[in-house]
Amino acid sequence: MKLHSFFNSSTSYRVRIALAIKGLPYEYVPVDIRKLAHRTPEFIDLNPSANVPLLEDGEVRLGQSLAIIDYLDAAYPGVKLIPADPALRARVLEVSYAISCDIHPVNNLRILRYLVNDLGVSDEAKNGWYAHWIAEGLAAVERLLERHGSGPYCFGEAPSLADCCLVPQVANAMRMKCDVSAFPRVMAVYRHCEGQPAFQKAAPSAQPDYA
Ligand SMILES: N[C@@H](CCC(=O)N[C@@H](CS)C(=O)NCC(=O)O)C(=O)O
Repeated sequence: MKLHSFFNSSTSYRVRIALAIKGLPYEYVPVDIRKLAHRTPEFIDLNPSANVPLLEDGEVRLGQSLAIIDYLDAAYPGVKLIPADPALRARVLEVSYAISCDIHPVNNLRILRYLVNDLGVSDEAKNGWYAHWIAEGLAAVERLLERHGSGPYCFGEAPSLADCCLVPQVANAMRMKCDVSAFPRVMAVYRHCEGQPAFQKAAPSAQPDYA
């Protein structure tokens, strides 16, 4: 298996966590999105979505982090990150989508670049934009976890897709110096995961392209 990844990409980080929890070995292929390596014709040919991550598993070539994790869950035995129970599965997806659909897209690199390069937004205003959508988005996740969450992970004693999404998003928020003090439940999950070997193995600083 090959994972095309960038160390600081939160969507790549989601998949790295899933692979580590499942104990699946893979070859790491660095893609420097800061240098637009994901916009070359060669890379777009590999991944029509023109972003990272991209997984190659034999004949299967797949983009979109949530689709990749769903594939890994279905294709490989062992730990399941998306529960089978319909209600719990929906809860896990609810938090995962709150992060991956509501927070991540508006703060993605190409959006921030467009704000600055095309709309002439200052760095200060761009950082304000970032912090605003983190605050809005994590407040929603906090409310969801308060209402439905339990245990050291988002949902109980075992990690799920929701934790694979939460940890990278919080790590990015902290890297961007956003105030996360209003989200105690989110932060308790983050701190718990931070102590787990699979999450440590997947962390940006543990990747070969970390710089
Ligand atoms: N929905 C996609 C988003 C993938 C994505 O946009 N990845 C970011 C890195 S976290 C990227 O490649 N950004 C490049 C850009 O914005 O130009 C997923 O979950 O995989």
